[in-house]
Amino acid sequence: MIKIATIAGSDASGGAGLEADLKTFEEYGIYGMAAVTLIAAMDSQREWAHSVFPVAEDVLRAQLETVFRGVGADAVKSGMLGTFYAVELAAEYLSAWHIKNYVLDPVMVCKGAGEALNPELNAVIAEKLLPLAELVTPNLFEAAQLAGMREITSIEQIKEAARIIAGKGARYVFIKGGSKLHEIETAAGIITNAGQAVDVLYDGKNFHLIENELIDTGWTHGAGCTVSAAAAAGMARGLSVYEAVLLAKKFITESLRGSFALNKWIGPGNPSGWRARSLWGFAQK
Ligand code: PXL
Repeated sequence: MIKIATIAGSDASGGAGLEADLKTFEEYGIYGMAAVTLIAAMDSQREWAHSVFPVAEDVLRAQLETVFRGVGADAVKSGMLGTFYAVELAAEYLSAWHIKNYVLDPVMVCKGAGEALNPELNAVIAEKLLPLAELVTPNLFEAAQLAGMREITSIEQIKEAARIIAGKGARYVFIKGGSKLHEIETAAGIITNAGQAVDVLYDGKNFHLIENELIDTGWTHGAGCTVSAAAAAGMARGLSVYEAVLLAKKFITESLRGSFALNKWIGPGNPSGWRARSLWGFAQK
């Protein structure tokens, strides 16, 4: 059996974090494991404000022992780490167990939460985890943070950020879309029709533009988690990084096609939507 582990936070609402990762692994037909770094809960009495409860260091270490020593994994992804010790522990276990297929999703902000989690932590993520990553999957904000740039507002800056991030040790840098990337690419003439989404993959030498249908939805909670989980799952199945990213983009496009509201604040994609559509002809009532 192909096995994969996520080192990530739990999202009690089920759309992001390790819940999104495990749902995605399931769709790829592989065995998923999770080492929980923190628990995120949301308050419906306070505009869906996020609270984050870190898991104690010894409890995280015990889970990593279970996953790495007790079972072993063909690929690993990390998501929201939340504490310095979680970053250190992830680095320790990924290097000790020589994990080649490691996908770093440098989660720095929750959609809907608005604020960066912890700028000092971002620097440690860059220092300790980028050198171990086969693939890193920042959005524009995270790419700027990892590259030490103030902000990214042009194609030239996207390329500069990707080169700096690769220079810090990640083999492949996948800069994920979002409306700001869409705006920049439209201004640069890369996007020629409004219904197109173009993401950027840098392999250390060349830039690849990956084109898909743009799914016009506000319900994108967990999309970043899902796309990095899907890329890691493809790599666990033996795809090249390029092939894994292409398939991950297809997967998130299909997931967002089935996106839906959980309440008035938040809505996720549906990782199993493609299967429901093929079985039932529709994904939800
Ligand atoms: O979508 C980023 C994210 C990642 N991980 C956890 C989260 C969130 C956003 O809510 O809760 C655990």
